Amino acid sequence: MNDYMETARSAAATINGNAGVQRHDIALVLGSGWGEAAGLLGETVASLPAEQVPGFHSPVVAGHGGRLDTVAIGDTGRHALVLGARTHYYEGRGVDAVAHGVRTAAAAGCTTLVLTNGCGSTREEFAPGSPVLISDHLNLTAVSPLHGADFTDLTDLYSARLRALAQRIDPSLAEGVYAQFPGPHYETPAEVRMARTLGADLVGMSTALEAIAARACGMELMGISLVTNLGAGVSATPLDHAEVLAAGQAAGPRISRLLADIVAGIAAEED
Ligand code: 8IG
Repeated sequence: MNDYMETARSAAATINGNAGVQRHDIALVLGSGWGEAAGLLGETVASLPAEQVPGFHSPVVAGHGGRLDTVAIGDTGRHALVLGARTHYYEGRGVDAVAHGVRTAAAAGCTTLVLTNGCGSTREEFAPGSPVLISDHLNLTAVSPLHGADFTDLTDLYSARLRALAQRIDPSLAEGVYAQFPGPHYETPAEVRMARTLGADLVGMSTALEAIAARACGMELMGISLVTNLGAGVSATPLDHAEVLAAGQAAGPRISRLLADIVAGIAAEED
């Protein structure tokens, strides 16, 4: 087995063992602005600091969590694995560190994955505080999380079934195309215009590589962004980190409810 799969298996065994469960069912990755949003999913029955689990690292950005939680989903008997830590490509640990969370989720038994993120928007209609369902992505990082001749089909990468489920829960939920840039710098105004011209509604630094890795593991996935800022040049005012955090907090109640209802809906459809 490849080293990176070995590490993911070992992480999954640590997590399942600590929680005393045979498997987890649904995984969630919490991005910036989503840290509190997992609060309504159900009862947290086990929790580990990320750095105590093989292959995970403590987060580099304040406001990004650092725990791996097991949450019992209502009385369905199913368990969600909530990954409050994500390794970004810009951290320089390589693509396997980026993919480790989703590979671990798959190894822990998860067949469904919900990726969340905080991102910029290329359109004023997607204002800060808007949740946007990801319909497709542009991977502008110039890398793949996969190795060798792993020719993975990315048609319907962001599951139409799961998007329809989310739209039933919140018919006002917008959909958009997410472009992943490598970061850690934000885009220039010209790059935001380029992304928009290429078809991107959202710009971020995380989700596309994770989605590709998840699909290669066979998981069905959904991506939901929280727009925390307009992309550079879309608004008159320059970006700042305080604006990012404030928009996330204001949207808190809506996205918490949305995430809980989506996870409950997924668990119900699995029966
Ligand atoms: I929060 O404007 C957040 N993450 N690339 N651009 C990119 N990533 C982001 C942005 C943004 N805002």
